Amino acid sequence: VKTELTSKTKKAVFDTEGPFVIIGEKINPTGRKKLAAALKEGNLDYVRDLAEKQVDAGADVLDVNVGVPGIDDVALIQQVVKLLADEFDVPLCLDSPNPAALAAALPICPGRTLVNSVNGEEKSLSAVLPLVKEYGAAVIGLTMDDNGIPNDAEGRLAIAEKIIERAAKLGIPADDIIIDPLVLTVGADQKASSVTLQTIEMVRREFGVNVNLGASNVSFGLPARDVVNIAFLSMAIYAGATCAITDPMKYTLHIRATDLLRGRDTNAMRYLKYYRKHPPEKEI
Ligand code: THG
Repeated sequence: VKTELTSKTKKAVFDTEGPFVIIGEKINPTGRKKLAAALKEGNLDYVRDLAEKQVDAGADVLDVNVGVPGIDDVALIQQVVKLLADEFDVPLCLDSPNPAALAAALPICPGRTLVNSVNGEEKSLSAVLPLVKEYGAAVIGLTMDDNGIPNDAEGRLAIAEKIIERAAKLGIPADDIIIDPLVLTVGADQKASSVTLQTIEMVRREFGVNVNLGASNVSFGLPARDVVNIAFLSMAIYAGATCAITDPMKYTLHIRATDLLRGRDTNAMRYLKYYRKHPPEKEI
């Protein structure tokens, strides 16, 4: 299965048989005071800086989240999208729970964009899927609904199926839906990561579609988060995840290694090229 995004000049292909796709997570003010303050002031220099660093570090797509409490997210997401579309050549992932912000940003994205996200709640399905259809976008489907995030894989699979079926009714093919089985911190519940890994396997087996993760959530509240994140990413990729919203400065070399180890990097070309450009200061 292939899901394609485009910018003005470039493609990003999410291919269930291909290399892992990296969606840069850094343009997101949650827990980042410096970015939140810059966005509040309307100063986009820091956004430009984060975009540049992530693309240089291997981001295939940039996630765009401008959710600062008390801010006009509709106007701001437009400004940020315009800047990124003008100055960078990677496709975008619009990260907002607000359908009005998605509707404002979609028409100014120059190519085929990833909408992040729809979920199984009726009000999300009915507001977001028509936008995805109208703009010919692709969409991330979160496996949660009015009752929250199911604590078992069967419950999450059922929500994925509901999203895929509702999209099909509007003429959105399953191949344009990337299912996100959601990761909660393993610091709070030791079963959190295994339920997610099981959901990944089941979604891939039942629907064959691309699977995304917001992978850094798994380690929240734990020490040595990078170690936990890398261990989790390895297992999630083996279970069938095909892309992640993550930090390319920290994890791209590791992700290149997983592609190599799964036989998706001929002659280790991508791994070696990345290593030469960004040799790590310390190996682990
Ligand atoms: N699924 C989908 N979209 C998502 C998520 C998901 N979007 C938001 C989030 N989860 C993914 N993005 C981030 C962005 C930043 C961080 C984690 C996830 C992060 N921030 C640091 C922290 O919380 O400690 C703070 C800043 C830093 O140290 O860099 O880790 O699951 N579809």
